[in-house]
Amino acid sequence: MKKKALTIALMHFVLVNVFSQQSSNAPVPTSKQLAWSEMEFYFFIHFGPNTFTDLEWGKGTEKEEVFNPTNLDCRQWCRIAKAAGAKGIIITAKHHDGFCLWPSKYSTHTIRESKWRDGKGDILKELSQACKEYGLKFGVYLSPWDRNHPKYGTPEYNEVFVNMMKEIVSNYGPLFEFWWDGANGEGPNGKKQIYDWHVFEQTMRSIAPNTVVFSDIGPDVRWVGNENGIAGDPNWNLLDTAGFKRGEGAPPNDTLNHGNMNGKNWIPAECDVSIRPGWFYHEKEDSLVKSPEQLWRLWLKSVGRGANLILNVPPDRRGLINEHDSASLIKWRKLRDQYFSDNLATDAVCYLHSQNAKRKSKNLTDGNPNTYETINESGSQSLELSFSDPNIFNCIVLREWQHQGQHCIQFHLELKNEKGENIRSIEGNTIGHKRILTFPTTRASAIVLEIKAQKSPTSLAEIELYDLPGNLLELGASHE
Ligand code: FUL
Repeated sequence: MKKKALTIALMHFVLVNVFSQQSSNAPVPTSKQLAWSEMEFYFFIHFGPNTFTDLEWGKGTEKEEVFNPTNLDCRQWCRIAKAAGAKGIIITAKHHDGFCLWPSKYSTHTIRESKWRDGKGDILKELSQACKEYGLKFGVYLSPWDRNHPKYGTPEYNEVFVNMMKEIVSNYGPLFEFWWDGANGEGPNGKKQIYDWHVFEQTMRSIAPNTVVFSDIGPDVRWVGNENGIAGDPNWNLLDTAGFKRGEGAPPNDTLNHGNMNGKNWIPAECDVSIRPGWFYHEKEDSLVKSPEQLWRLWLKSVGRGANLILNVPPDRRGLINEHDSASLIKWRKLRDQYFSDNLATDAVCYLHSQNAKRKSKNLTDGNPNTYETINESGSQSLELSFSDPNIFNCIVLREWQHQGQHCIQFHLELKNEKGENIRSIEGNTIGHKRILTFPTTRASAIVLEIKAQKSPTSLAEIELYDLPGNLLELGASHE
């Protein structure tokens, strides 16, 4: 008997230590990454000579005078971003054609050389100021690939790129995000650049320690592996980067899409997608702007799978967001507000069941993402939401409290009727920042949530329930 007790105690010791070791080794987000996840959705703005030449990848030989918006107004962009519910704007300060939307000292291919506003305009200045005015965060995309710069293809170009980053950060910061495109094509002399990523990264860290840096493999935010705005299911905020590079040497797209369950670094995914087929504005695509319903489905597959959504909304040749795009964006915002306005979970009583005990908790239904319940033992603990009267719903939103990492590998939900019988089972994988699940409309009196597998104790921050219009559900949500 004594021997048995000793063995159990020993097993317990081992388990507890394995768990605590795992949790102490678990990659955790930095505070800037946590703040970034809270943003969920922001605009991408592709704007430059391509807007006027109808190209997607400018050749770098375009004359500066092609860039001449007739009525540019960055405040209009911000008004629309705000109305669409976006939390910030990231602009292509320089795309692959090398044209700079600010009067850079390190290039002669900039808006200063254009006729727009007699060469006195500065879009980064105008947009960063407008963002401040509208309470939006400001970010910058800077393409290392430059098809115009005479130094491209030589070691000096790396200095040019570093100087441009410094110029942008000191003149237009603070920036919430800096976007490095991995593309690496040939420059005007036919040569490809060997990018000095090490120096680029060090530079950003020293001049903008509070800015999250995006690229295929981070360091802070990763590409999601496609340009359709779709995160994987499961979606881990973890990634192994050792041995990988940006651009051609990046991890396989599927890995970027799902992350690595046991990845060593906290590098969450950002879903980039355009509201139109192209990244730049083309009049012929006016009829192809994504509808509010299409945008809603993208929301489920990006934010709804724990990633952030960066939605490209390219200004037209006037320098304004086109009416086709704004109409769709505003209706989409209305849909989201309407769908998520009535959280039925706020009327439920939530219990945490552990073996034979149960206790009430408000932490998951208080709308506060920083109050949470921790499921220490996946087998014997569960959460229950129960209603005094049955409710009708088809959407459950879960949130994991991620300050100590992302831990849920697999969960299971049971919907029950008044008699306590199971009437619907829902399986899910990762939760992360947010997991939005939709399923056929069900009338239920209670919901039981069990964590089936976890890396370490999972902390759940919120459960929300909604009744969405039936035609907008993502059924069989796991695969895309
Ligand atoms: C890609 C670029 O080649 C596209 O033109 C676009 O900017 C997209 C967001 O990133 O790598």
